[in-house]
Amino acid sequence: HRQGGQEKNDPHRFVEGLSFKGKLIGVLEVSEARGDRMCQEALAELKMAVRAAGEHKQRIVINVAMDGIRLRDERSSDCLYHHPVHKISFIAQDMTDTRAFGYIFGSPDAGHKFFGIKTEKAASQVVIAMRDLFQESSFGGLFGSNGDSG
Ligand code: I3P
Repeated sequence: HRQGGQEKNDPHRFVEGLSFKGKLIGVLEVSEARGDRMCQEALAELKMAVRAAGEHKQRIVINVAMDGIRLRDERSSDCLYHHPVHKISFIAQDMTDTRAFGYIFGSPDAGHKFFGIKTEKAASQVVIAMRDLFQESSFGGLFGSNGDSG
């Protein structure tokens, strides 16, 4: 299957980075650096909190670039978060929602936080972009079971 938009073999595409529209579902402290089940639970919890609050999620642009992931406010372009690649320890696609995913950022000292994101298009586009970026930055091994243990 094809995942739209990106030129897979352009080695320069992460210099300026790839941008995706989305919304910030929320941020949650988590106990571990990795774990798919923990991420699924975090997403569910954050979505419930949004529903309970009855507020609109903040519209953001997700920029996936060599020096890390930036979450910017869509309207003001203010950078809300900048997450260097080497401190991102896990990425999970929402198993119940093709337009949601999340990742874990942090360190053993500072602790770990889960960032839940809703995407305008398929979340897999962002997840694949992040995976490609990490592989090219030699931070592979982020994806538990992709059938390739190389
Ligand atoms: C909206 C609907 C949208 C959702 C939006 C909700 O509710 O669920 O799908 O956008 O979230 O308000 P309603 O149908 O009652 O208008 P996403 O799919 O992007 O989450 P938002 O208000 O947080 O933007």
